[in-house]
Amino acid sequence: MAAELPLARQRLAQAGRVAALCGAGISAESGVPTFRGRGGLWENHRPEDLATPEAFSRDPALVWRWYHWRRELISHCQPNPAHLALAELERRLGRGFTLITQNVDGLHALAGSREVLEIHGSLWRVRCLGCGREREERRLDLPAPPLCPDCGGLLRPGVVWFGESLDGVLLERAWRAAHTCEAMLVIGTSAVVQPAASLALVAKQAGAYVIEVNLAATPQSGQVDVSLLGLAGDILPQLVAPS
Ligand code: BJW
Ligand code: ZN
Repeated sequence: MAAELPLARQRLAQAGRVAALCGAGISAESGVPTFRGRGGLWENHRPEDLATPEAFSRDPALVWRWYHWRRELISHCQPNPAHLALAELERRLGRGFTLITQNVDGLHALAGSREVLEIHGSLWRVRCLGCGREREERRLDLPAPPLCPDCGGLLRPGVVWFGESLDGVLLERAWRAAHTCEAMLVIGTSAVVQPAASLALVAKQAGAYVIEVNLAATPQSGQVDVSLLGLAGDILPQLVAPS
């Protein structure tokens, strides 16, 4: 156990309002690839070729094939102890807990988390470029690209690409949670994508005790209160365990 872990656990236990900000690293132990680093999605693909509105306009079939591959892969993945620990925190703190995730994989809900702010959207939603309707879509046998059953328009994945704005209502709720929490957990994110990354600093500047959990140091490690290095699936259950 990291030497700092008992103090971090105590500070978390004392906090009545807690926010968690998650990134791809929390799902890595479930078998979901992260974006950056060794084995990450960007190792073989350039983000601008797949995760921008321009890429989708250029070649929707190519972009959809990549999303179909990820949906299929993730459909076999299960939540890990880190997701379960966050669901337990929500049960304990109720509305005093806010889960903000950059992840699009849906594993928090599978772990039992009820209120999840999916600020980068979801792989399991689609939006029509014709009529604008957005809905859940879990079928894995969709064509590339799929078309809207209502208007025949082109469907796109319900995620937020580079250069696109995040949903204003979700972002406002995330910002408010960051600004008002007494402790924030920042788990498995490289902390380089804005505006998500700045939420940890909003919390810190507003006086929260900020606990980072990551395999490696990030650009924010020097600014948080404690940086716990290791697997989220090992550390989260220890942090959340009742003392
Ligand atoms: C473990 C572990 C284990 C591994 N245990 N840990 C200000 C300055 C500069 C640029 C900008 C700015 N404001 C906006 C921008 C532009 C851009 C941006 O941030 N660019 C930077 C990269 C330079 N942001 C945007 O475009 C955003 N829109 C926006 O701001 O609109 C207004 C605006 C537009 C244009 C200009 C200015 C303003 C939208 C961002 C959307 C991000 N979308 C993606 C794809 C989602 C869809 C999909 O999945 O296909 O979201 S990109 C990708 O990165 C994905 C992730 O959610 C996001 C963050 O990645 P994350 O989660 O941190 O994963 P990794 O892989 O980076 O890191 C994993 C971490 O886990 C690592 O640290 C590991 O060590 C760790 N780890 N295993 C613990 N077991
Ligand atoms: Zn439509």
